[in-house]
Amino acid sequence: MFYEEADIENARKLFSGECNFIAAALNEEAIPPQEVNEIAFAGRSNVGKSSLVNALTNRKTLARTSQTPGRTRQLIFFDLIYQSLRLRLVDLPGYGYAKAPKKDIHSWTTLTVKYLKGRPSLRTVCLLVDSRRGIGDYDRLIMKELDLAAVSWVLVLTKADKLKNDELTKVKDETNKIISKHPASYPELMVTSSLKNDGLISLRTYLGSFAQKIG
Ligand SMILES: Nc1nc2c(ncn2[C@@H]2O[C@H](COP(=O)(O)OP(=O)(O)OP(=O)(O)O)[C@@H](O)[C@H]2O)c(=O)[nH]1
Ligand SMILES: [Mg+2]
Repeated sequence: MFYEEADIENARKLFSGECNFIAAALNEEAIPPQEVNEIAFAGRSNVGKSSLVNALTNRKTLARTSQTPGRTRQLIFFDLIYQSLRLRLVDLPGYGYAKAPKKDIHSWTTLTVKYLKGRPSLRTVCLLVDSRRGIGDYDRLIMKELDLAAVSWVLVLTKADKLKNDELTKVKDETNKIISKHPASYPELMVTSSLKNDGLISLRTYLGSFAQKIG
């Protein structure tokens, strides 16, 4: 994808500008009202959602990351602010964490799915997939749900630093084949490493295109 210099620069400024914590929601009532265009980060537990939010915003501890899967248990809302631009980022709890109590998994998943499907201000969902694992069954389920709800999404491969070039090429090819069959998916695959800061400029610029002008 070709991006204009001005768009790259605006996205860089937006993501390195002010970033305010808005809410942490464990239930529907705690989800903030729809005031600003939103981008959500979804994916398996431990795939690197919180790390990506931190890397995109050049912050180490904005979103809490963890060695232990199941760290993010709430829907966490942050607002990026740069001059008249606003964009809300939503760090979602991961799915597929087998060790959490069954009841908890159920309630997190229900809340997350409810949020994903009923939020007009949600502009796109970054669906994160670990480069080493590729797309799994649960990811496919989420893709289907998003397609059905006509919620646009973009596939983001994470932890690309963990793979050799040929392995990465293979997983990129396989992933591209799958996303090409999904109508709600952005056609360009994003390949990232939060550790090495790879792929972040493209992703910031794409996500920055959803920022809202206030005033
Ligand atoms: N090598 C490498 N490790 C990463 C990268 N991104 C995240 N990690 C590691 O993966 C682990 C999980 O990262 P998190 O960002 O907490 O994952 P999460 O998806 O938010 O996890 P949950 O909140 O449990 O769903 C941590 O140990 C991170 O340091 C990356 O790009 N490269
Ligand atoms: Mg997390």
